[in-house]
Amino acid sequence: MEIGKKGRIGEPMVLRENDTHYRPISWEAAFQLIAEQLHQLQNPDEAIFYTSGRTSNEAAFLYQLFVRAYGTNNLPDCSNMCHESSGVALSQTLGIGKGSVTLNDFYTSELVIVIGQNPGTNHPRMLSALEKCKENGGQIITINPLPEPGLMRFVHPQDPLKILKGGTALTDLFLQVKVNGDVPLLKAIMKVLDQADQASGGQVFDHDFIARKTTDFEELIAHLRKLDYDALLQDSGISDVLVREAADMIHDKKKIIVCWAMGVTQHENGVDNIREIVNLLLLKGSIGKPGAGTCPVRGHSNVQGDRTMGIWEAPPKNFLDRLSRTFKFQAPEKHGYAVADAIRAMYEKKASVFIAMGGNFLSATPDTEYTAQGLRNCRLTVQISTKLNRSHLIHGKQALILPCLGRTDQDIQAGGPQFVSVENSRGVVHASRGSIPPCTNQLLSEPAIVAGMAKAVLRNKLNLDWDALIADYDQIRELIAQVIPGFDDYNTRVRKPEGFYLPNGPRVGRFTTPTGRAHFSVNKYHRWQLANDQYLMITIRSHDQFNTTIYGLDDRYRGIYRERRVVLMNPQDISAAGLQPKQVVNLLSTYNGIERRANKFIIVPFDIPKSCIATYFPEANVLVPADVVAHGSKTPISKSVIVKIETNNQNTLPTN
Ligand SMILES: Nc1nc2c(c(=O)[nH]1)N[C@H]1C(S)=C(S)[C@@H](COP(=O)(O)OP(=O)(O)OC[C@H]3O[C@@H](n4cnc5c(=O)[nH]c(N)nc54)[C@H](O)[C@@H]3O)O[C@H]1N2
Ligand SMILES: Nc1nc2c(c(=O)[nH]1)N[C@H]1C(S)=C(S)[C@@H](COP(=O)(O)OP(=O)(O)OC[C@H]3O[C@@H](n4cnc5c(=O)[nH]c(N)nc54)[C@H](O)[C@@H]3O)O[C@H]1N2
Ligand SMILES: [Mo]
Repeated sequence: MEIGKKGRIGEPMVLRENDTHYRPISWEAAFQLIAEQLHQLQNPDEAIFYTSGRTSNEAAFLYQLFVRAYGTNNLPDCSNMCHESSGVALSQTLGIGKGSVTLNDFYTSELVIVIGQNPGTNHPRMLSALEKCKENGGQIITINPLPEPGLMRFVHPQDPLKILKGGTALTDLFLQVKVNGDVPLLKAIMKVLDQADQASGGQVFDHDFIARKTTDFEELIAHLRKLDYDALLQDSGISDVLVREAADMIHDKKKIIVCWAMGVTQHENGVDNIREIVNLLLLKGSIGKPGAGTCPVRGHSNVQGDRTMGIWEAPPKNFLDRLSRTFKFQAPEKHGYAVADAIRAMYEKKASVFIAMGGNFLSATPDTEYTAQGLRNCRLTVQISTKLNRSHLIHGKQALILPCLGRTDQDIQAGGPQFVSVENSRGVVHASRGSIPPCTNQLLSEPAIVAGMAKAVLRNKLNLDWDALIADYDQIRELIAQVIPGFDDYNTRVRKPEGFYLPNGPRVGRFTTPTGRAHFSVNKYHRWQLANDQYLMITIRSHDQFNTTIYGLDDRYRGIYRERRVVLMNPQDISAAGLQPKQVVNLLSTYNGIERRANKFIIVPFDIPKSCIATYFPEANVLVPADVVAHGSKTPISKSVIVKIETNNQNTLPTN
């Protein structure tokens, strides 16, 4: 928090081998150092190029082009830790790894299910859409282990009348699911709906849609009918009465939206969670028509655009083919490292140059101590950043900090003022223009930094006039339009104030899977067998943070002040374990025989299901194993870490 508050970084800095401090370096010398180190590697796969999700389309496109021309697909990104499970599940079942709804759909939806998401803190603008949905007669079901106050009740900040009334009750039905109890819960709801469908002669499911547009319906139904309903209730932690109430609310609705975020993606079964959400929507014919669909609510402002631009360690072959054809080189086909693989590769010294386009790799990734060792093993670590963070302090033998313009900064190049573009959660591409004069005249834009690295490293390899591309970003957009479908006429359409929509098959009921149909799926679920002294821990965001940037120590919606090293715990669990509120405890996780500890957390009694506890990200990341990840998406299991609580006599009680 302290270094984050030091303000912006004003000039490029280098930390030489065995030196004690970072010192200024010229841009030219910095790019030469990067080129020297990259040229020394035996194989381009020994370098890793991370991206956080704020990078513009223009910078991201040039960056992946540079990295692939250098010779690797080692392009892990924050998506690997975020919505990868959504992308994988949606691609498999619907044919595109993106959500299908537009903002308008919220206004006409009959039912919105918000699962594993805390929009009050993390997506406040979405609350206005939910409020409008309710004003138009829609209902809201919330599925979450925590009764997040911002979602239960919404006070519009600009509406004094509503503030006086105490806001709008948003949630109509709250299902306080156990941590990772979503698969059994969704299965229980679908089981009840299936019974109602049979009893009503097929009035509940959209059988016409199912017959015309989907496959594997029979398999799903056969699977649901075999499941033991009571076991599903027990594993979800939701009573029969509430499951039936949820099913009743879904029963006669035709326009349903499901929104979700990290509460469902960051589990070993993260991909299953989302396929189960798709099952429910497909049964109701609720994808591909107004007021209905899938809505994975994204994190960083351009995390989706970065993927569209090719920031992906596992790029599809047709993308690589188009890239190779357009730029007349052979793009590497071997898939690269995702975040979890990248950490291991550095730890095992299989990679020794690490370059980060934004983000805070050290603090955002799981297994902080292990990741730290990996970064320290590198010969060179490079951070392209706006502000200082811990990744600048835990570094390779040599390290660079390259300061870049942020999205709010004016970007003036040889060809005049430039703007960049980004893609939002709903697939709209629009322009983004900074207006604030940069804090020093030494900052470069992200595209200019990529061009600087590319010129030094690739020399003439791609035969591109990098300076001309940086002088006028329209020229970068011309290249994007040549490679990426949906970007025709990019420079004209991006100048419209509302931007433009990218093509999205499922939105219009066209499923772009190999069969041309949407796929139901049969998903196993994990029956948690926790010992008496084990808890399932979620790591969540407070109100005063943006990921690893901590603005303050308060989490006001949850009523927690001046402290972040807290563990939220069920009051009955506290007394059953012989603990006290406010007691200071240590947390221990053990995976594959390795013990990980996080010391000195204060117990806070909280309305959370038994056997579940909550801590804040990134303080608890030391406990998250790097080598246990979601099947199919490799996402770290940041929302289901098994931990034990240890007491330690040396820990003293805080005074307030
Ligand atoms: N102010 C602010 N805004 C942000 C961010 C920020 O840090 N600060 N981060 C941005 C980013 S990158 C992202 S990805 C998003 C994250 O947005 P969210 O996903 O809302 O963020 P988390 O705090 O991780 O919250 C996860 C929610 O899921 C619930 N949950 C946890 N486990 C489970 C479970 O097993 N089942 C269910 N049903 N629910 C569960 C938690 O109680 C919590 O309400 O926000 C983005 N916006
Ligand atoms: N335990 C646990 N771990 C998690 C999560 C969790 O819920 N629990 N959530 C995961 C998720 S969803 C995500 S998305 C990741 C986030 O992982 P990251 O994206 O790596 O982390 P951030 O904290 O968002 O990165 C902040 C840093 O980015 C830099 N920055 C900010 N703006 C810009 C810019 O415009 N350009 C450049 N170049 N740099 C910029 C600043 O230097 C700032 O310090 O963390 C993941 N880690
Ligand atoms: Mo995220």
